[in-house]
Amino acid sequence: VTLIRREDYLAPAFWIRSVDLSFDLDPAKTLVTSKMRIERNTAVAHGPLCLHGEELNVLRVLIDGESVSFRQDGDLLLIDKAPDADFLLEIRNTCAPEKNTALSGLYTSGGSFFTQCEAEGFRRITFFLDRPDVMAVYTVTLRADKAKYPVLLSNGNLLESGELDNGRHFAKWHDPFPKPSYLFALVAGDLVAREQKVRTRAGRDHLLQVFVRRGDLEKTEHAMNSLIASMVWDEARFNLPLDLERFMVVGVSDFNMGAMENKGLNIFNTSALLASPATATDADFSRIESIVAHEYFHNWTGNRVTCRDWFQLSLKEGLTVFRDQEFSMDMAATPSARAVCRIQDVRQLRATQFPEDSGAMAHPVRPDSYAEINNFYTATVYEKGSEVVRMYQTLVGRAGFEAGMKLYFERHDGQAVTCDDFAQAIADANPGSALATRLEAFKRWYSQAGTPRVRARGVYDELARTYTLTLAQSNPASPGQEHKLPQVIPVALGLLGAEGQALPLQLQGETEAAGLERVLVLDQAEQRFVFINVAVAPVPSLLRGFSAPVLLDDGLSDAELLVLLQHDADAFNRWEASQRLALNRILAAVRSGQALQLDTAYLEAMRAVLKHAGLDAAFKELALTLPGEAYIAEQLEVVDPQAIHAAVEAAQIQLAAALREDWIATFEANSHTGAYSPDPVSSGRRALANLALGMLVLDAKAQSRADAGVWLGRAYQRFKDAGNMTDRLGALAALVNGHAELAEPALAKFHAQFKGDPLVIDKWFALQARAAEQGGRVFAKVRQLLQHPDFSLKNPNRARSLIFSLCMFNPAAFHRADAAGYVFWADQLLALDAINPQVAGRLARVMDRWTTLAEPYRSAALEAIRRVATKPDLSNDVREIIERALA
Ligand code: HT7
Ligand code: ZN
Repeated sequence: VTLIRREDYLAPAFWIRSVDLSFDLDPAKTLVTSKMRIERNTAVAHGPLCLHGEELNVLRVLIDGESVSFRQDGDLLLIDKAPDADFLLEIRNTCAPEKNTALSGLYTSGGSFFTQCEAEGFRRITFFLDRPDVMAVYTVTLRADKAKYPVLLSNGNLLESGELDNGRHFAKWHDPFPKPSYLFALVAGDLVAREQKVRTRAGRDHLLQVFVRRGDLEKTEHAMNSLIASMVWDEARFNLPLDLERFMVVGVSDFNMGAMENKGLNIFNTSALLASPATATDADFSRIESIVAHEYFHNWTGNRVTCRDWFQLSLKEGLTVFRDQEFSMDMAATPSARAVCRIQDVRQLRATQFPEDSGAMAHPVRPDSYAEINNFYTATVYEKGSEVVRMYQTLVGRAGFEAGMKLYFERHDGQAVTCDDFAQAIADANPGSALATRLEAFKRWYSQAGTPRVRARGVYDELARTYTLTLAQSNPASPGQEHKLPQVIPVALGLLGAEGQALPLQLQGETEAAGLERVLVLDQAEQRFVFINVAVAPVPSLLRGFSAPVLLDDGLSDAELLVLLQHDADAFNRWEASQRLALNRILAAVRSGQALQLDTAYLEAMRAVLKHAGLDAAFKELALTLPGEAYIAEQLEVVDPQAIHAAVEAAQIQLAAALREDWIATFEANSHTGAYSPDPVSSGRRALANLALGMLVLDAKAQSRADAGVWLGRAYQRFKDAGNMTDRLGALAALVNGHAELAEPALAKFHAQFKGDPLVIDKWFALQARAAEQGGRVFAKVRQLLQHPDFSLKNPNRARSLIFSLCMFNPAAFHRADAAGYVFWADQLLALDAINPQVAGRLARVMDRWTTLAEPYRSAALEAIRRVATKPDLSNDVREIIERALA
């Protein structure tokens, strides 16, 4: 594959200042006419005008009304004799939306037209300088059959609409804000809208619309509420108001990702938009809230200030993820619910980004090269990028960060900029801060891949009453990066006495203690911090709130972890202690090859959490959920997925048995949450009830209890009678994961009940593909489900629900000693690549960490990867991932 390199960036030779687009929409052949006002960029040496265009049929090219000679070279259209003075370029071309299974560019779904232009989809619609630093003002006219496509939408404001001959009609839209082509969108179809008029704090009126297919209107209330809450929050927290009279959101069921922030016309995967208590779980409600917010926040961070080039992707994505995470925390309201949000975000980071950062696709937050930009919409760019933004806030404080954001918009509104510009604005707004004084070193977070390791060891001197904490950092080699320099790592910490009391923190050289929590800045390979006037030997609570995306080795004993679990003022670190206690035991079993045996100290600590009157249900559920298998694998040099799974399963069975009475009490206390509301308290109770039920069903089966039928029966009853999808799916999952005989009839009933709702059928597929493996039954079931009439590789949600669920989220079912999982992966990958390379590129990532696998998995995985590599017509997307895996 050919690599595009960050260091080769050149400004464009031409600017496109405005574009007038018109579309004669037809599924088989859509006619596109584009009239562009173009200027030479005088700062750049002369050269031909070179436009991008893929899978287009060009009909004519005119400059200032005269036909002009042009040539086509692969996916480029070149005009050698472009004038020096400003000119009008008119291009007419056709494209074929109904043949577009890649879902990039203009495509049809369910009989309507949609676009997806990020990152490089606009060039599949018409010829253009399809790069984010070329920002133009768009006027768009849509023409289509009125009966089939009564709704015609594009970015900005509706200028006019009306009737045409032959049953066709038109609509003309104008977006006053210059934007890069990746933010262009159009939608044409038979849709209906939920509408809401709102007045912002700034006193301006806006029309909000959520467009969906007719039957889905009642499932849009939550999205609309989330949109309004996002608007209110962005104005209150960052002083950023909505800048458009009309803000539209549209749902589509064929979509490559979650949603897209096109200016004023966000397009959403229906899975990230539609929710009703009967069809969506608490997790769906919360995901919808955060994705609606994320896309809305892009209106400033991404749209008003955009990226100069795609290497800067984290400029908008990391920052916008940070903003949506902050929004969700602020919406959660109570300190405990905020901590739950943080824990969930960190769990996600560890499950996806940490493995990415130590695998074949490891790359810096600002990558140095790519073959296919679609492969770099990664957990590193998004989630680690967000952690980097969070560290800015930690280093300059919340007010300092808000001042930095203000300066960023003052300097760069309307521009396409770089991560350096962002860093500079935050630093300049906070002169003398811990950030500004270390800015160049801090920026290593953008250039160095890999998860830094931080080793922390403390020594208490009873006589001197000092506590010396030594922090050391290292970062193992990543592909193309042998040696790393020290990074700037904010370490938030507190010190606790053995009884759990918080100790005042005074560093050597300071005249008085500065509170009970503070942030140390580790910026050397090794540093010592001496705390004075420490009355008792402390237990350090380090990296509070997960203040940096690192792997921490604090060397704490079980006794010390138990102190933190019981007393830490930082709820994140209380949870972390619960995970560490479990992790230590699981790792010991996996490393020794011995069967896992949970000890009383651990079990009693977990019982205490479960019975604790002062802890929220949501927190209990998180603390009693064992660490994910991907995160466990991250701690090991050589990974045997079956051994990890066996240890986790054993831990679960023992936890289920030892705490049985408490699980029963927990279930009884939390299983009735009344009329459905997705608020944190009720969703926390539902989560805990579902965990308890899962444990009780597992225990009934595992221990062959005499009264096993009671809990199996109760689970089935709850599945049948549930008043909401969270309870129903939770009970169904308990039966499926417990391999209960009642699972099959329950699955059949579920399918019959929801067969008209594709998003629920996705859950039905996913639940079966993610089920706890037992003797190859899950894998066999997935193969069988491939033949199910409801299965299709063409719909990304469906492909994800079955194939990705197995290959990415069910290690024990996927990593088989007979290699059948890898053969399955290769077959599905090749089939998917012919349909949708972007989605196939994601599936290819399953093998990122094959080199760490133990035998026989390693050799078998390599064979499957090699088989894919030999396929001659692989997409660029898949080829890049496969080549990196084999490098
Ligand atoms: N900025 C968007 C990223 C994106 C995308 C969305 C849908 C389909 C294909 C896509 N490629 C890239 C989504 C976001 O981060 O908000
Ligand atoms: Zn985004």
